[in-house]
Amino acid sequence: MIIPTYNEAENLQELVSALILVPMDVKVIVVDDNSPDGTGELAEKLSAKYPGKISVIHRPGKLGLRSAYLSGFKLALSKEIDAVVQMDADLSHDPACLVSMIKKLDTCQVVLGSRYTPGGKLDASWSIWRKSLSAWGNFYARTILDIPIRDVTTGYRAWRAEALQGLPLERVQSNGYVFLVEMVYLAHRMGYQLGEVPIYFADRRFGRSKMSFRIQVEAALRIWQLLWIYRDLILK
Ligand SMILES: Nc1nc2c(ncn2[C@@H]2O[C@H](COP(=O)(O)OP(=O)(O)O)[C@@H](O)[C@H]2O)c(=O)[nH]1
Ligand SMILES: [Mg+2]
Repeated sequence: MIIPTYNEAENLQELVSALILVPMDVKVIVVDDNSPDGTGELAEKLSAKYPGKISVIHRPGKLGLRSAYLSGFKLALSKEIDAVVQMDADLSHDPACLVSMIKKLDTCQVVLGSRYTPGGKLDASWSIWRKSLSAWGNFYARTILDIPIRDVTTGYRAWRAEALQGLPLERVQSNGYVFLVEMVYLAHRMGYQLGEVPIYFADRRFGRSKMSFRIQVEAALRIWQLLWIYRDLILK
């Protein structure tokens, strides 16, 4: 499990306790960007509490999702593992869904934890405005890029280790949230089989989202750039 963190001290302990209880051999890599709220130190404490289960990558400052995930992937792929899972730290993603996601990896190379596939759901407390924005952003990205799955922006996803290893990750350029879309698009263009399992996406329990309006506008424009960047990858 690769979990990027920026100011998630209120969430991390509960998340790790839940992950430890999942009936699978789960190992966690926390990638912390020197969070001012002490998430990095807390992660070290949890690492001491659960020996061999939790590694922590400390970075000097808020460097963004792309490099956070890439450093996490590198460490994970240097070990003997079957799958790599990406997950947010804010308790939006239910650790219990891991079992069905990993099961689905039997038939696909990438599994997306999906809010928009039948059975998937967004937090009931979200306003119509927030729900529409999320649904519209997804529709926009998957339609322009012609990706045959419903939730291309989800941060909860599982990869077969060899599939992730086979991606030309050095080509991935986006640093913000588009990074997540870019990875799915790249996998699709590489001819990977993509699958989805429904998830319930809970609102973050504590702390604040790092998503801003500026990031969303940037994301909308960057989607078009992806079409161009990967034009050489011919779909099989
Ligand atoms: N290491 C690191 N983690 C980040 C950064 N930006 C966001 N995150 C983490 O990425 C995950 C998703 O971010 P969040 O703010 O919940 O996004 P939202 O769910 O789209 O509102 C959370 O675990 C954040 O702590 C960053 O720049 N560096
Ligand atoms: Mg969140």
